[in-house]
Order: sequence, then C-alpha cells, then structure tokens
Amino acid sequence: MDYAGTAPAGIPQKLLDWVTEVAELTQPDSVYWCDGSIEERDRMNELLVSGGTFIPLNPAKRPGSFLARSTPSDVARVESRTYICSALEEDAGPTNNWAEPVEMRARLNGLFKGAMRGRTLFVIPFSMGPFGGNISKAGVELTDSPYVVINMRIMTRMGAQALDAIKAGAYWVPAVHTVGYPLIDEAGNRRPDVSWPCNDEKYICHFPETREIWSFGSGYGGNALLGKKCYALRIASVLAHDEGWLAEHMLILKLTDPKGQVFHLTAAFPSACGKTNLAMLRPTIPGWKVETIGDDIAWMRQGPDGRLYAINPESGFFGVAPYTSEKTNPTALHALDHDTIFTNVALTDDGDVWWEGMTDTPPDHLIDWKGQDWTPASETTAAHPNARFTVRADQAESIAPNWEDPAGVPVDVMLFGGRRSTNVPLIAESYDWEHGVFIGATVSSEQTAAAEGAVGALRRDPFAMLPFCGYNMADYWSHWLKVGEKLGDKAPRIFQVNWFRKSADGKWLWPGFGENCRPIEWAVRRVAGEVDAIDGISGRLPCPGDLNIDGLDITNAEMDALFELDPVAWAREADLAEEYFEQFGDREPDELRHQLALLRERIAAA
Ligand code: OXD
Ligand code: MN
Repeated sequence: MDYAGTAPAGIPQKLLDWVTEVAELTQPDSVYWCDGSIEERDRMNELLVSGGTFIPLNPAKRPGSFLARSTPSDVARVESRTYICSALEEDAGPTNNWAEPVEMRARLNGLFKGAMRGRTLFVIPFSMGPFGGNISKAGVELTDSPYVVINMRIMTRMGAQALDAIKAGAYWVPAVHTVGYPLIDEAGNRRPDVSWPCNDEKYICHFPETREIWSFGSGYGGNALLGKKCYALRIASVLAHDEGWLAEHMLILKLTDPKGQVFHLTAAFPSACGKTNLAMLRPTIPGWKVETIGDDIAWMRQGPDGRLYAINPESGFFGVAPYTSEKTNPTALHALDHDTIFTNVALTDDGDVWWEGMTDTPPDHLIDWKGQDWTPASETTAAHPNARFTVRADQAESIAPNWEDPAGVPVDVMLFGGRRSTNVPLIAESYDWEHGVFIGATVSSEQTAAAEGAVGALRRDPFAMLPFCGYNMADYWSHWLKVGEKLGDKAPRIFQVNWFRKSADGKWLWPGFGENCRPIEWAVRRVAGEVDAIDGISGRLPCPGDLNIDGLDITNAEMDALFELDPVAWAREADLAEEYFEQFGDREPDELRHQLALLRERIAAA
C-alpha cells in the first residue's frame, strides 16, 4: 500500500519516512493527516457517535458535548506500565521503571506489528505551546483512535498550523499510539469494533536519548494523549535538562493586586491537592484578581531580561470531574457548560451529566459510568473517581487575556505544596533558591485511601514530578540548582504551602479554596518587599498580623497551630529526608546534603 500517498504537499522527508515506517509496521487500512478544522472535528464526532464511543449529550443542556465510557480496565494512567528506556538504568534513576531500550524496542515491534489492521492511522501534528516564541515545541502523534484525535484537538494546538511549523523546519518529537485492538487478524478475518477498544497488555514507553514515545494498549488520558504527561513532562524534562530550561508539573496564575500591580505564580502539587481549584481560584480578598494561564504544566525559560518566563504548553484542561461543583470550583463547572468531552461520568435521564459532589442530592436515577442503572441506594459511585472532562482552556471565564502569549509570563513566585495534617505550616518562604530546591525535593503527602499503601504513610513526590520525570531525579535536582545559579537574583522566590493542616482533634485548620489567596497575597507582598518575615525551622514565616485574615472566622489559637513548628517532630522530618535521599547515592547533589545540615542546625537552635 502507498501509505505516503495521502500526505499533504511539502512534508519533510524525515516525517514522511517515519509515518510510512510506522504504517508498514502497524498495517492500517489508510493514513489520514489531521488538519484541525471544524469540519474535521464534526466528522470525527460523527464517527465516534456511529461507532458507539460517544453518546451525544442533550444539546439544550450541554451543547456540543459528548460522553464516552471506557472499559473498566482502562480508567487511569498506568504508572506500573510506564517505562523510561534509557541506555543506562542509572540514568532513569531509582524512582522510574526502567527497561533496556533494545529489548523494549523488540517487544514493542512485536506488539505494534499489525496492531492497526482494519483501522485508520491518524497523523496528528501538534504544537505544545502557542505558535511563535522560543519556548513552544512541536510533536507528531500517530494514533488509531479517533477519540485521541478529538481530545488532542482540545488539549494541543493541532493541525495545519503545527504542520506548517514542522514544514518550516521546527523540531518535532515523534509519538506513536495504538489502542492495540486490530479489527483484522493475520489470516485476514475481521471482527467488529467495540465502543472502547484497548488491550489488556499496556506499555507507555519513553526513549529519552532518541526522544521518542511509544504507547500501546490504552485509550485513556495521559496514556494516550501523548502531548501531555509523555511529551510535555517526561520527554520535555529531558530536553529541558539538555537545553537549560524547565518542564514542570505546575499550574500558572496571573495575580493583580488592588494597586494594579501584576505578579505571576507557578505551583506544583501532587494529585488530590486541589490543583485545578487553585488554578481557577476566586479570591476572597477585595480588590485582588486571579486569572488562569495553565492548570497542570509549565514550560519555563530564561528571557532576554534574565527573568524566568512560563508558558502553558497545553490548550485545554483534562480535569477530574468528581467533586467539581458550584461550591468547590464554579469556574471549572461553568467552563463545562458546552463543547466538552466527558469520560466516565454518569448520564442523567435528561441527557446531561452528573458526578459525585456535583450537587448535594444525587438525582433519583442515573446511568453510571459502566452503563448500568444507578440510584442513590447503589453501593458503587455513579461516576468513576478518575472521570474526566476535556475542555478548551479559554472556556474558563478566569482565563487570562494573555494566556497565549508565546513569550510567556515572568514568574515571581513558585509554590510547592503537599497534603500534610501536621508539621508543615500554612506558608513558609525558602531562605534562598537552594533551600527552595530542598523543599521541592522533600515535598510529601500523607497517603489517602484513594491510593494503595498505608493510610497516613508519607509519600514523597518531589516537585510533584515523581511519575513524570524522564530521567534520574537526583540529576533533575542538580539541573534545578544550575538553573537557579543562572537566574541569580532574577530567580522567582520559592514558598512551601500546606492547605491541609489539622488540629489535634482532627479538624481542618484552614478553610482552603478561595481563602488560599491569603497566603498567596503574603508571598506576593514579600516579593514586593512590603513585609518582613520571621526565620523559622522550615523557612521564613509571616510576622504576626501580616497574613491577611480580615473577615475569616479563625481564632488566634488556630493561627498559632497553623504555623507551629515542633523541633522534635522536625528532627524526625530531617531523618526521613535523609533516609529518602540515600536511594540516590552519590548522584544526590551536595547542595541538598548541605541544606539538610542547615535544617538540622535550625532545629537544634529552636
Ligand atoms: C493529571 C495528573 O492527570 O497529574 O494531571 O495525574
Ligand atoms: Mn497533572
């Protein structure tokens, strides 16, 4: 078959050769080059509806929106099947699954052989980041899933303009994806398609030396929408290391104070710490404005003025639907009023969607995410806990007018957060960049019932990058130290935050949500040089009266408890950090050892 025959004119030979090579391996019926147009979107939606993957929602309630239900075995990123295939195991480091690249290539070749028989291979040229500027980068995903095409159209700048950039010589990362469910077997026998094709065997593989992504067997989220975690974090972190920039699991906010001064903040949080809510924060302090630039990933590079500039490489939100409500995140909720793809939420009797936490009282009857009847008496949840929405970022009313500026925004403040019921104060400023890197490297969360492991045990998630760093985590810390050195006094100021501290009797001490603008306001006032701080064990703390709690129902005792630093408990924190660092051997940067010693000195002096 002439697989190259359908290519638009002017495609670089390297791209054409690669598409042909993958098509010869996977043997699709045809190859289709996506242009990203509205007509193409509508055709793709029709295809997904007629194939049973999409259920159109009631156009009077949710215009332009669809519901997809995945197979119960394909509902989340599969970290246990995610591999970094570097030539040397130590380059992947102790926190990644490593696979020997030659062996993995042989295995993937076997799996991909004929994997697209009976299907169309879609070529998706895309840009991570707005066109122009020197932070964005291109990619090309080959997939046999129209669901992936339609999601990539929302999550990335996909189509003709991205292809034009590649034609003009832009660097691009190759990414190959198949659901692993061929419709024709080797003998030529055809089987019918299913509404959510996938394979029991799954591999999400990254080759950092050749900067390639190969994903087999899953159609869900980060396993299949390869621009997001695979490219914008795992491969981009490698590119960033080699090229001197940062690819981070961080949201980006624009803050405007009552005087009209503008600041930008990036923030890293592990999952289940309210990152989407912070990305769409509605501030409770009068006169403050908070606007969204990104909700998940930041690419940052030093600008001509020496400051660090951030872009959101994505163009949409792939957010967790459950517990998104009028109360928790009205901005996200209303972004979903139209033109949204929902996956694994429940369907109402009038053709709309519902999930746990959307309303206090659930509807009397629903079709759950598995397609079964559901009532409030049912023992299972109506939506899958990892049910998602895919929506264009500019459907959020909080989106900043300049969110697509290819030059990015200058970063003033960086936050590292975790979920800690004890020890970690509401906010503390790092003593300097090196201390900030130590804070990022040691960030931890208490295990919740949502993940495997003992409830309450500490899970380290350095820089919220644990499942997303494409190389040795210790080398990544060294890279951060190097970037800080280059930025010098132009570097953003780093703070640690913890919205989740509890009182001795187990009650939340901080109201969270919109009130999180208060510690953020303090951080910004520190950057502006408007307030002093007090040196503490874990960092610099607000002076009494400087944290704005006007109108908050919070006692002095509760404020004290939010900032309490117990030297005995912190000595234990230091021991745990040391234990954690041991696994990195001599790749652990000396600066972090030094920071641990400084922490111990502060504990001893307290
Ligand atoms: C995500 C994640 O889906 O971090 O964004 O897991
Ligand atoms: Mn994320």
